[in-house]
Amino acid sequence: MQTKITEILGIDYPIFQGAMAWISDEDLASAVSNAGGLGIIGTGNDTAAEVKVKVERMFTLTDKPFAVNVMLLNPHADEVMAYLVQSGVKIITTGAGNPGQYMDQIEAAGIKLIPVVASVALAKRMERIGATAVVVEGMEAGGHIGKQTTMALVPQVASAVDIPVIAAGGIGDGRGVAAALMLGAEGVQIGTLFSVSHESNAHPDFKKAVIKANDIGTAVTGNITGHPVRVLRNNLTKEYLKIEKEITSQETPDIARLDELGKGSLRRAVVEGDVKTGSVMAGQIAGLVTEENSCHDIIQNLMSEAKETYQAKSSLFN
Ligand code: TUI
Repeated sequence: MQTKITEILGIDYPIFQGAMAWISDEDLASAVSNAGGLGIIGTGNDTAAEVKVKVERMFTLTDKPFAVNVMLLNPHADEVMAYLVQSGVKIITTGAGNPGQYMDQIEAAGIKLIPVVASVALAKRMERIGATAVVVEGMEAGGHIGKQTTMALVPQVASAVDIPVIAAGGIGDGRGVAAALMLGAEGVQIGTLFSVSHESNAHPDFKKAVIKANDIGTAVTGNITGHPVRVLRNNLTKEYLKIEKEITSQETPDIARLDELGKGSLRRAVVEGDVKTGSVMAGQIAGLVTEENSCHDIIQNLMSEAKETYQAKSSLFN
């Protein structure tokens, strides 16, 4: 399938693999890129030295296009960006903030910037400073999220900008891909489904928890800290939401108590498989994810199901 974004990036399918901290390593990202999608390395709270190791290994695993994501809440974001602009990486995506301050160096290096946005305003700002495309992420997504839904936000951004829109949040099968294209997107970004792929190094118990989750299996923590995060419900979220409720009424909420609870919890879930007291970041679509598959098969299934969905419905419009 050729869309504006496959042509601009030189990929075979308009499918990005979301940059998930601790999960989207070179094994996962190279599997997606080698299968014709856009693999994206997640760098979470990495230092520049840690990102360098990942990028150098990535170049040995694929000669297809790939991207590196910079999570803008990372305290090392400046040094990570300074490394990336001279690393040979051709595409940078960003999340959890406004990458405007980095645009000059990114542009000077001839690198394509594709920021994740959660509002029309930021999408327009990103177009103005020269972004190649935007990933428009709804609050159905896992991890750090905005406040708007994919269904409502994607068409609004698609109407507001001329650069390609990639839809993210709540997409986990070919019907979702077809729907996103109907809303005006040129492609999709998918996290949760790839987190349980064969090539994902997430702990088997993490994968089992995502596969077992149902439609109402996630909760959003961190609303009062200003950093809402969607995760699977478990003992950690129960405790976290309880404390949030308690401290909401305080004059100066004891945010440190929440920060302490969250510290290291994502690594605990993904690496150690502690799905009871770890932070199992996953999107609302987890209820649709029922099996582990290879990245190649995931992409092929997404594309063939999207086509079947479109064809089955097209006769309705005759
Ligand atoms: O970044 C993500 N998802 C993430 S990052 C992450 S690591 C983390 N862990 C704990 C707390 C915080 C982060 C886990 N999941 N998705 C991309 C995304 N970006 N979603 C929403 C946004 C976003 C929100 C507001 C992007 C820009 C933005 O604008 C802020 C501004 O300055 O206008």
